[in-house]
Amino acid sequence: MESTEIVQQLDDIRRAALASISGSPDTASLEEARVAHLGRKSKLSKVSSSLREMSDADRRVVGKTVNEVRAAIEDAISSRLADLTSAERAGRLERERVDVTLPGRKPELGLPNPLTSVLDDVLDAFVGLGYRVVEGPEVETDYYNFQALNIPEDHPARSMWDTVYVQGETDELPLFRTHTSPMQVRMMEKEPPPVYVVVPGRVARRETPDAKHLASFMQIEGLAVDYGISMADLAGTLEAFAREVFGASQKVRLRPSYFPFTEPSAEVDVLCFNCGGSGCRSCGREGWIELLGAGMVHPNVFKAAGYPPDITGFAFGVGIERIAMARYGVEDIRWFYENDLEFLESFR
Ligand code: FA5
Repeated sequence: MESTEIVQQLDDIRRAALASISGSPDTASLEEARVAHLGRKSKLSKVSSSLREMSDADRRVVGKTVNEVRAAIEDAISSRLADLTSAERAGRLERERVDVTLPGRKPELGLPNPLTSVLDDVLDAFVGLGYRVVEGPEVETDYYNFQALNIPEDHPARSMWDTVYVQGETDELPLFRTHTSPMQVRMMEKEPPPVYVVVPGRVARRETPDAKHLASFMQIEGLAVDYGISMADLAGTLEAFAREVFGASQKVRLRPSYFPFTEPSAEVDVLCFNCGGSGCRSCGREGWIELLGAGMVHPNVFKAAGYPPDITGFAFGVGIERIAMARYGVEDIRWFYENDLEFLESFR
């Protein structure tokens, strides 16, 4: 082939290459064009490798043109690449643009369940009075739940505290504790007097749920054992607790009552959250709402724990949900367990 013919061919190669480079819509197709027009299998490379077989004169002419064409293609590629890269970056910036003038998105914050808040506040109040917080097993033995608390097998009080029995490994059937009181004897067995503890935890009963009753609820047991403790200490302690949890104007009332494990025993009421004492539907026209059971620890309980006969003490058991009802004016105890977000949000 004549050298002029080859130079003509090189001119075609350049035109085709420049056209495909300027027509490349993105960097990926530009790279394809580069491989096609400058790569080892390209027409330009073939011409370049045929230089060897040419006469000196032809090689000089054709070689110069090959270099010019290659340089022209390379220039076109780098300037097209610069254009495409800046266009692609501009497109990406536009797509990922952030409007900093928009108001921020607030993360949705949760809040403690009202029962958790009440539990924390009650425990805080007693810790402030010098009590320790301890916990006990939810599945108990008949002995600690009943017998050690002066409730023998045939005692009628058992029907009041009937519960679910669980299959155990021994002859004795473990049960879901019906109150937190079993921890009284467990603590006294473990430690010598004085003992000042509060015991929070879940309890269960055979109960048909209604506005004031649940079959599974939470209690806090209180136990103060020392020499020379009287009923006045009990009354004063409960009043301090009520003021701390319900506010300074709250009053407590002790009514004579009966528990097998305390003597004397009392039921303790607080002023109704709704009417403040004048009597309404929430409190059954009483003006007061029952919150807890309490009393002076029965000598038989001290005996079961192996404590000396001249020891004294008081105990009480309070329902957490009942405190929350009284504190927040909640009319139905079951609402605490319905997971109704609207109800729970109202405590924010
Ligand atoms: C007892 O459980 C005794 N162990 C309390 C006690 C402890 C007395 C120490 C003396 C000395 P009672 O069954 O009354 O007593 O329950 C105590 C409190 O738990 C009640 O005042 C009430 O606040 C709450 N409570 C009782 N039954 C339910 C129920 N079904 N649903 C929700 N709360 C309840």
